[in-house]
Amino acid sequence: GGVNVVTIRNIKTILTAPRGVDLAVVKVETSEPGLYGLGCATFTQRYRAVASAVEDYLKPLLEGRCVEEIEDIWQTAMGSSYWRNGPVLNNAVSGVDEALWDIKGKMANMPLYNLLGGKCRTGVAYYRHVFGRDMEEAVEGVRRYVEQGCRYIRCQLGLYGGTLRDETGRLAGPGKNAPENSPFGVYYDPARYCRETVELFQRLRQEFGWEVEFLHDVHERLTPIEAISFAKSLEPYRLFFLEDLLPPEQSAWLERLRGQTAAPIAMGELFNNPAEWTGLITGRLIDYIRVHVSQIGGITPAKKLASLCEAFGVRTAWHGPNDLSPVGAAAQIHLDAAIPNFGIQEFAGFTEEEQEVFPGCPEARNGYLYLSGRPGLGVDIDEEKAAKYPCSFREHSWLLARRPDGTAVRP
Ligand code: GCO
Ligand code: MG
Repeated sequence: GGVNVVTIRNIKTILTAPRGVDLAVVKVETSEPGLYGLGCATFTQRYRAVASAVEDYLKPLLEGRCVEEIEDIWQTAMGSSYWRNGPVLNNAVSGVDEALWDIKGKMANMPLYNLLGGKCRTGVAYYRHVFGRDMEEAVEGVRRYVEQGCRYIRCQLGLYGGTLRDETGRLAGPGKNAPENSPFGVYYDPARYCRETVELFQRLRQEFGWEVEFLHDVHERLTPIEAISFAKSLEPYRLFFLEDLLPPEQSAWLERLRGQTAAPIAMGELFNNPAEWTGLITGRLIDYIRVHVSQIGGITPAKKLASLCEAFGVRTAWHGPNDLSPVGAAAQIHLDAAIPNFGIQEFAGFTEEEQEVFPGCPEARNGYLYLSGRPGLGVDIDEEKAAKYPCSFREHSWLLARRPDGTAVRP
């Protein structure tokens, strides 16, 4: 810094839901007229808590700081709450962190991947997600993406864990085997789920052969021993990866799993704290790290995590569901472009409304993602249009998971 040092003038959160999914985007405004950055802070289930963390706590802490000092600002923000590494605070820090990288790119007149070392590939391969209420719907869903040039497809029957919806689209309630007076919940049957999912991949291989890579998300719904047995029964179909086979609390089982199957393991969307991933990487217990970049605090920690993974032969597969803003998606795709150990990118597509609110969304063509090429993250926000799609909190009923006997379990 000299006399012309650019500083943070204001930090605010923009809440918007252009596809009906509540998103939180942080805007960092600077002392330089017209120069600002955007970052993703989306924690869709608790977006108001994130907005408070940004505006009530990070804004007063960081106003006046030089925008160039991203690393120091990140360290300061993480330490400033003393209690750290939770999803609310990490998303808030990410909003600021990604916005500062966006600003740095704009100041350098370079796309972010260039600041990160430059492109390792010209397009970023992605996978799409298909769920079918039955086998035929799943096969048709896969066919649609294959016809669009997508070569990686994650597939399942029903919602996570095989949960079904009725004809009206409502989530299935207690099944006929539930005890009397069972509460509302999203009931699923682990044994049926395992059986039907094996049949699904058998069918998909028959239908599509070996040219398409298939993936599957268990969403941590099985007990550890069910999970090991399930992974073994899927071996003949050679999945690209099996995701969240175990919940983070049961990571210690991974070593036993590895002793029994070569199923490629992807894990991480629930991680908040480096303590949750370091041992899995150095112990070579996973093949793909799947953290949600905003959930760990943004681009600054993600690039370090990617380097740690590189040293241990682990590749990246950042979590990219539809509860991620196009700004957050772009941040992930810049990382994908710039790191040698990129594996695959999850991609949920953008609706027309999202593209209207967020000019410069990355584009998918023939199985690859391409960035807008503009400096920084390359995605903007039209605040007037964003205001046309207000967020509206409601319970995320699909998360209220129960086993057939009525026991509440993690979703
Ligand atoms: C995925 C995920 C998501 C999460 C969702 C939670 O792999 O895409 O598991 O679907 O469940 O992001 O809000
Ligand atoms: Mg998942």
